[in-house]
Amino acid sequence: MSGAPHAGGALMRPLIMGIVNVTPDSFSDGGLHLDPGAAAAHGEQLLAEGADLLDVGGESTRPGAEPVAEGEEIRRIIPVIEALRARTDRPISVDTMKPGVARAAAAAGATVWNDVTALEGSPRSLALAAELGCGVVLMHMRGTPSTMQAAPQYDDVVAEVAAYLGGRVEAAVAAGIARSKIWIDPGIGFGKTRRHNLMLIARLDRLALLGIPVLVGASRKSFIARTAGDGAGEAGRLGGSLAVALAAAARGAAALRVHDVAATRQALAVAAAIEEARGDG
Ligand code: HH2
Repeated sequence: MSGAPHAGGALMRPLIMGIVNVTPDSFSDGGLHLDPGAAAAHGEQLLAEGADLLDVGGESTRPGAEPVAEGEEIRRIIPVIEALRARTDRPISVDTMKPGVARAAAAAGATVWNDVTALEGSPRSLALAAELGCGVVLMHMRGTPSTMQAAPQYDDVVAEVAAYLGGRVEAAVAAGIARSKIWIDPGIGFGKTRRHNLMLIARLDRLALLGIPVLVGASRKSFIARTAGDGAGEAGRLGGSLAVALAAAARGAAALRVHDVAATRQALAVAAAIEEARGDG
């Protein structure tokens, strides 16, 4: 998480965070990689496809998901983080709301804490992140995963999400977390209607104005199928996911959390080459 948020090249492209779920019920690949060996193999595949970092999670945060006990979450993810750590130097983040899980993940080799509660999940979270010295992803969510999609309302969703994230950045810095270690995330699908999600992506440049790298996680989420009106299941949402990736990249996203690493890389590379060619013509 330290250093430049963008990978090289004349035009900056967002980093690609590959998703490794070790859960029975995640958004799109729940149950596929509950076996640690299969999950680690999946992570290796994403690295081979060009993932810049991997996000390992053991608790689904999909709307209506049931909480997972800390011991079970640790049991799911630690062997996977250890196996991946042994095979790559690229950063590994842990997707968790629990300080106990974050601590165990850091001991196993994770260097980034991706927290959908923006380190509000426990009164101990901020201090622990400062103590670990890890990178942090502070994500906006309204409500909890079990309640968040019950008629979310905002007066101005972009301004409210920006204000919240700005406040959490200051709270993190005040707790001793280096500003250079912080990313922010609008939390696509977390307490937002389809329209809220679209507005946040359309005006991502306003979040980028906070001067903190912005991560976007929209891959295969249900608003894509609702927007296209095709009722596609998770695995059938690649086209829409790539559309979001390109829109987010054009508006200054520093990183994209995705399931389909190879396709996202290809889309970003071609879009960047087209932009570069403008200068030649
Ligand atoms: N979305 C999910 C989980 N973690 N973290 C960040 N920073 N941003 C996100 O948008 C985000 C996230 C989605 O939940 P899950 O049920 O775990 O599905 P999947 O990991 O397959 O996307």
